[in-house]
Amino acid sequence: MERFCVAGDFVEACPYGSGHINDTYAVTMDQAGRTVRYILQRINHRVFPDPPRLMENIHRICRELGAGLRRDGEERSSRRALTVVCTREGAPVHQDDQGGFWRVYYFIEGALGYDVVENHRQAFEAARAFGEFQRLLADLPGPRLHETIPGFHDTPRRLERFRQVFAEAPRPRREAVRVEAEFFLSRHDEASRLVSLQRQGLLPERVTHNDTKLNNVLIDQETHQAVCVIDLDTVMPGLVPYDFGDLVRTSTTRAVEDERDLEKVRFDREFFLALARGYLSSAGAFLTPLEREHLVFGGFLMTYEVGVRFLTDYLEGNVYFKTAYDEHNLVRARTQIALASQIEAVRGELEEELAQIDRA
Ligand code: ADP
Ligand code: GN1
Ligand code: MG
Repeated sequence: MERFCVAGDFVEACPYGSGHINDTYAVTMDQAGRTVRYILQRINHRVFPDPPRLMENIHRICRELGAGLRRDGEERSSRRALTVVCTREGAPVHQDDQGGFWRVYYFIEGALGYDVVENHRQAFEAARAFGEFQRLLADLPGPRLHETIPGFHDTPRRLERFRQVFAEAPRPRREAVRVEAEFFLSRHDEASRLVSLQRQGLLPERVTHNDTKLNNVLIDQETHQAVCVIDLDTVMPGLVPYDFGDLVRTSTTRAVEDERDLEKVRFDREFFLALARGYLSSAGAFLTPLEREHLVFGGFLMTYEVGVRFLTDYLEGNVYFKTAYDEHNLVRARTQIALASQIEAVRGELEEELAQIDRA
């Protein structure tokens, strides 16, 4: 912490949160008898090839969000947008002697990220916050943001990669995932739908978050309102249905992402409707008709895509997502298939219900 512009005496650093990618610590400092916390993160350099450029994005985004919130008549407060704490040299990231990249944010107190949705209010709030996030960044001045992970939501490319890894996997592993592989491979037409609409110029590129899982928005423990969107590593040019889609993936079932009992992975329509209301309340004003039409499909496709990625990682030996046991990614892939199939089965009805909310 001595590398960063942080005052006081170091008290402790504890591993924090349940993200799958970065190493996150809550650091407590004693500042003249007052304890103040910070979030210290080692950026996963394997996942994000260029941390300095990534931090350039984040710095711009945090500044814009801070200013955007002020524009809306609210006081600048470090709780509504992440605040990067720079190094003593004024850089947003520190590189250590082993090549690790570190950054520090103010800790947002009194708010939590939830791994599993508990009630409609949380679903509504999370979706409202991500819609608001997109709205505030719609006119981000300056050049196009860096693509921190190129092709992040290029679903057909993800599927192609899976196809290769599956073909090259040792026979017993391949046999063990045959049913799951069949689910993904048989839906290759769906996999390309959003990116081909984008290539045809029909779906607009926007500044999107790209990792809108429920635990990437902090919810105030007293007011139960969403306070702050976090995990900005993947904020870059993208498509809106993927952002709404990851909310659907993570906030329409009470089952954990790695639930082994697939009976428990039940799609909850009421949670879905709360998401639709929350999202349209903040993003409704700028979405195009085609974007609206593809929100439900985004829910299916994002669940499908993350499932493909989990299964690929399982076959590759768990090199990307943090895992606690060998089959962890396989278990996760199965929950995604269970949820994606349920969304697929009622997609038409959900589209009708979402359109009704939109018209109201
Ligand atoms: P990952 O990319 O590994 O998911 P995140 O940036 O999402 O990393 O951080 C991991 C967890 O740390 C979050 O889910 C959240 O619980 C917590 N967290 C991150 N930033 C803050 C912050 N500024 N204040 C409070 N908690 C935070
Ligand atoms: C990762 O970083 P985290 O845990 O919020 C992943 C997402 C996946 C998600 C699945 C950079 O999100 O893309 O959807 O796990 N982030 C990255 O839970 O790959
Ligand atoms: Mg996260």
